[in-house]
Formats: sequence, C-alpha cells, structure tokens
Amino acid sequence: MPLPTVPYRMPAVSEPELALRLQRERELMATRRSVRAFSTTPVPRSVIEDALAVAASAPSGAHRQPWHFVAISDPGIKARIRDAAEAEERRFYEERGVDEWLAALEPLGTDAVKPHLTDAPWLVVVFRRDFERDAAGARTPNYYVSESVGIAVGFLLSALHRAGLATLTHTPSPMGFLREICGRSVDEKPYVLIPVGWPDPECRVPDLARKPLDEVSTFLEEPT
Ligand code: IYR
Repeated sequence: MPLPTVPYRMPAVSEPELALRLQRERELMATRRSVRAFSTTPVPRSVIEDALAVAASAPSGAHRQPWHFVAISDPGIKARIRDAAEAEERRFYEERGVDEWLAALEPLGTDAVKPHLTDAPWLVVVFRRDFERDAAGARTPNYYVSESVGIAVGFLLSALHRAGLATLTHTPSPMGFLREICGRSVDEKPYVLIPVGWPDPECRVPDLARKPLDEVSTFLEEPT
C-alpha cells in the first residue's frame, strides 16, 4: 500500500540570493578540516542530539534509515575505545599496513597514537544495519546501506562544521570492538567513529589543496 501523500513546497528564492547562499556555503565548507587535536572543553548533549537529528534526516534506500548512532561522553568508555583502537592501529602501522597505503598516509603524518579518542568531549559511533528483523526474528534486507549511511555521515559532518564544531572521520580497522564496547547487537556493524568537539588551540592540520572544480566536474549542456 503506497503511503498517503502530503503537499511539498520550497520557498521561492531569487537567483542572486541563491548564488549568494551557495557562495557562502562554498566558503564555509571549504574551511572544514579533519581535526586530530581536540580541546577537552565540554559540548552540551543537546548539541549532539540536534546534530544526530540532522544526520537521521538523510535520505536512505527504500527509506529504511539503516543507521544507529551511539554518542559517548563517558570517560571510561572513551578510554576503552582508545585502548582498543590504538591496539588495532599499532598492528596496522607496524605489521598489517601495506607499504603503498602507509606511503599514501605519510603526507598526513598520522600514526597509531590517538589522543582525540579521549580528549574530544564526544565520540559518535555510527553503525550500519544491513537488515531488520520481524517479530519472528526473520531478516528483511536494507538497501544501499553504505550509500545511505555515508550520506547521513555527510549530513552530520556538515551540520557540526556549520555549527562551529570540529570532527574527524576515524576508521580503526578492524573496528568490530566498537560493537561490543557500545553494547550493540550483532545485527549492527560499526561504520565510522567520529570524535566531536572544539579544536585544541594549538591544533595544526596538513596544508592540503583541493582539486579544482573543473578537474572534478563536467557539464554537458545544450549547445547555445
Ligand atoms: N586508520 C588509520 C589509518 C588511516 C587511514 C586512512 I585511508 C586515513 O585517511 C587516515 C588514517 C588511522 O586512523 O591512523
């Protein structure tokens, strides 16, 4: 049975206003950087709730909303996550990491020490749900789960940056330990770990350049 429908309108915006808004957005989002040095200054829970509500408004395959967000400020749990993540990262940097991959990371200067996991006031762990279960426990699949969760994470990073908070997308690999520490069911898989907070006043980031727009986009227009 199709859902009932409701009218949908967007407020009209003049072309100059549209251009202005997008120029501002372009400038604002260009200032977002992955931060690895966080201040321990607290961030209120309500701020994280609002940001997660933005993330949870993302579109998803068949509108299955195949995500779950765990927000952690408990210092004991953050310490457990740091210990487990650093153990995996040490294995990555010292044993498991393929030379080509380690070489690709060299310009970023990352290593196995992850102070952001205990310094940031919040860690958000995003889980993906590849299927749901009915009352009898039978599985029904979700669709385009990685795309859907990726879009939700994009909404989250954008919302937090626009609000003025720093984030990092961190994927210690393998990260199965997050499911256990967060007490989530085996039906959920960790997707990404996102420290959230204020950058440390001494924070520095690599001086990266972004590809120019004409390199990453192509317009196919009607000939004039
Ligand atoms: N997970 C490791 C390695 C790492 C991998 C990628 I791809 C990065 O863009 C950055 C780091 C770490 O967090 O150090």
